[in-house]
Amino acid sequence: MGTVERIPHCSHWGAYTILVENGAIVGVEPFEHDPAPSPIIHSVAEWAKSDRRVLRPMVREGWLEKREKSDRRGRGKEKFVPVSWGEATRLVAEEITRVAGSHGNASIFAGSYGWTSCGRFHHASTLLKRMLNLVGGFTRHVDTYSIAAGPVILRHTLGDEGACGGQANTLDTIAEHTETLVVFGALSPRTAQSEAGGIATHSLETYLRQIADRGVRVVLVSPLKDDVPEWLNAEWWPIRPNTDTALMLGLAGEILKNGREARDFLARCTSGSERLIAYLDGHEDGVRKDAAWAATITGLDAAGIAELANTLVATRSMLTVSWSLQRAHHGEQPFWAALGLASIVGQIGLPGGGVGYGYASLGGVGAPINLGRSPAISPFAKVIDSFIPVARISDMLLNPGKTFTYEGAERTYPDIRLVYWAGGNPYHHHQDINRLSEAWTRPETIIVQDPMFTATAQRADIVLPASTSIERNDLAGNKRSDFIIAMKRAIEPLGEARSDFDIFNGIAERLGVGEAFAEGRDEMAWLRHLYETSREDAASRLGFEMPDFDAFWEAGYARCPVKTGHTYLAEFREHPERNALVTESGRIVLGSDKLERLGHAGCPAHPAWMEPAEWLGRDDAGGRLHLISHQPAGRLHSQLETGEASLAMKRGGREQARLNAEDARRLSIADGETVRLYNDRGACLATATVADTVRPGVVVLPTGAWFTPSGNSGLDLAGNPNVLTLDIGTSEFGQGCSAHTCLVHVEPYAGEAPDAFEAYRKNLAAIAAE
Ligand SMILES: Nc1nc2c(c(=O)[nH]1)N[C@H]1C(S)=C(S)[C@@H](COP(=O)(O)OP(=O)(O)OC[C@H]3O[C@@H](n4cnc5c(=O)[nH]c(N)nc54)[C@H](O)[C@@H]3O)O[C@H]1N2
Ligand SMILES: Nc1nc2c(c(=O)[nH]1)N[C@H]1C(S)=C(S)[C@@H](COP(=O)(O)OP(=O)(O)OC[C@H]3O[C@@H](n4cnc5c(=O)[nH]c(N)nc54)[C@H](O)[C@@H]3O)O[C@H]1N2
Ligand SMILES: [Mo]
Repeated sequence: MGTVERIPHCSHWGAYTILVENGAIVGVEPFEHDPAPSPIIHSVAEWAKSDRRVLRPMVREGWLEKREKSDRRGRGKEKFVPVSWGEATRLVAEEITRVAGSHGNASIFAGSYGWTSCGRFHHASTLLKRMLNLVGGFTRHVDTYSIAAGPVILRHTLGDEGACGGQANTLDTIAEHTETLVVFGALSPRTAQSEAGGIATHSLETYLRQIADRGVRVVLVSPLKDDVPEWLNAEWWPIRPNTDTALMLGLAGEILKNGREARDFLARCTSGSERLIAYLDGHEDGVRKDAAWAATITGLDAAGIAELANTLVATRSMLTVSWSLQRAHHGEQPFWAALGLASIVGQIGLPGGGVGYGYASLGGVGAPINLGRSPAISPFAKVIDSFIPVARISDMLLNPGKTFTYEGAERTYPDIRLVYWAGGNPYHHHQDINRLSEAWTRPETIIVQDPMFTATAQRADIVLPASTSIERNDLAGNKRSDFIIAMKRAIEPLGEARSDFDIFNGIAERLGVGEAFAEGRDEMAWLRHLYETSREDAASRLGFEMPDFDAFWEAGYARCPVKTGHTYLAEFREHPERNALVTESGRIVLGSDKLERLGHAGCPAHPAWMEPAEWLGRDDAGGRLHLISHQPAGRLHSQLETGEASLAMKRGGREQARLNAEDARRLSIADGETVRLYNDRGACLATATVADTVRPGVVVLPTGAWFTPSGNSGLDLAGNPNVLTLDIGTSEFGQGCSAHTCLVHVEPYAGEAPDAFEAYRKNLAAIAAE
């Protein structure tokens, strides 16, 4: 019998201790200081299994033979040939050199969006950028799938995007001061499990309990009743998806109609309010925006809306808007309309009042703000200025040379020859996967670096096996976490897997920039350096003492300096001139000269309700349901999809599609039955679950199932909603992802329904058998 070693580690879903005996994981225990650990920590044992791992470097047969002249439609179908690390490193370096030399560095796409592991040193996409910035650069992406339309509009109307990244009122002030809390979207422990860069203290439930205990009135505006915990005793307003802008503007217009708008706040702290007011009172288009108007669009009760409008001004009121709302067509509008409504209410800058974005979308948003400097290896400064809005990847690959607009400027899509993806999974995250598959045939070469044989890795030319975080040493920390956590190696790397740093360092050496890449440090020297940089900053700037590296590494964690009790824009409200915002007017912009000049149909000069491309109010919606593809409860995106927490949420080996009893009856769907979801873009299978927590007209299918097309039919067996979603920008301004704008048909499925896991194994064996 061996002794059990206790190894501290961390992932995006929390900190934990891995119990290891004789080199094998025998258990996982939550971090002692975490009040609400995530069940996903128990899934990490899955990483130690080899069946879905990439175990050695591999090259697609056709590419090995013909390189850039290969038949790119062979991707995902042709066999892979195992090669040595030396050979793989040489091929990758030669390809970077060839493409940069013949087509220019902008022809290398290394946006490489993705969550990878939470380690701040072996951070795959950062290291990829670091390497390529040493050899002339690459085309990058801006913004994220999480938030794009939101921060873009807030940069111009609030002067900064902090209000959606955890810099708005902290939740402790809401728990203490707010009387009326209106939640647009969710405040859910489901999403708050995760935080980019790791989270040690899951604090959401603590604050929500305080809110419940104080008897705060909570109004949940969402198609899903379970977007807040039941014990919060929220009123459920089951809104039609994608119509929140109309509700917000109807509330604002109702307040205006009653003459209760905060004139002083509007005059001192905002600009362009006359534009918004002319729209709300009907001067602009002859339609008064009030409770009755909002009710017809949102499907909510007009009297209730009118009453809430009064309550918002009569009590200390706070609006929270989830990131999901801006992941939809015209996603700029709900974020801007909420700002408009909060300005008309006039409580921005007061404790427990105003508006904030993204609470609970990640676990650290609304938590105490880390004032320290987070440890992170540098990607180095960019050397060329070529970028795309993150979710425009298929547009870029399909339309080289075509112009696009972003944030008021016109730009051109580069001609991409080489794609290098490390730590992300576009066959999970991107909308309209069948369109992506067509775009995927355009680049000459695709390199994927991932521990797992994902659908993306299967469709690469060169696959490089990265180790998972538990096979190497790293550290976790970020600006929304109150701890830095040691991520120690728990097991030996599987197969020939190497750490991301070692992989890039090897390629950098081959490219002749190894010294600049590594700066003479190995793994442990880097961890020491990154941690000590954070520690010195905390001491010199904030007078906050952290343990030295050796003591930190021994203990497994260190506390960071944090700020609690934060009220956003308090100083600005007090003295707007002295604390001018970085906007066109120095104030909150409710009517924008810039947007007026740009004349974008999809993002006008004031917040406005516009019909999304697909929604239930469309004349031809027919019997279709609005698809909400929200974040999965039992995993992070596509990661650890076969882990125990993820499997616990599946039913009959597939993802659950939840729908209301009324719709189930109409569509002759029985609870537990296999159903087919489809539209013009694609089709997938799922298991139907009848739930009274889902609004009629809506079907919910979480993201993250591993895309597993059946034979040539294209039917996805696993239930990946992105075979259905719409791949358009939110507008000409933000160009964000519009995943939550999507109508689908749902029907009972009587055809052959092979097991998704079996089919994955078969697909993989056909191309990567030993
Ligand atoms: N329909 C729909 N689609 C969505 C969304 C939605 O709401 N609806 N949400 C969007 C959002 S907000 C996001 S953030 C994206 C998420 O999209 P992604 O971030 O692409 O999703 P992940 O599954 O986290 O992908 C991370 C990949 O990194 C790999 N990986 C893990 N650890 C390591 C490592 O140490 N090294 C390397 N090299 N690789 C590693 C994993 O195996 C996995 O393949 O999805 C988006 N897609
Ligand atoms: N467990 C787990 N947690 C995660 C993640 C994960 O994969 N797994 N991913 C993380 C990431 S990368 C991100 S960006 C965040 C995302 O955080 P969010 O964007 O907040 O999460 P979602 O689950 O997409 O959406 C939250 C809820 O918004 C509601 N909603 C959707 N459309 C509308 C609408 O039009 N109107 C209204 N009122 N409500 C709507 C849906 O009912 C949905 O349940 O989650 C993070 N947290
Ligand atoms: Mo995200």
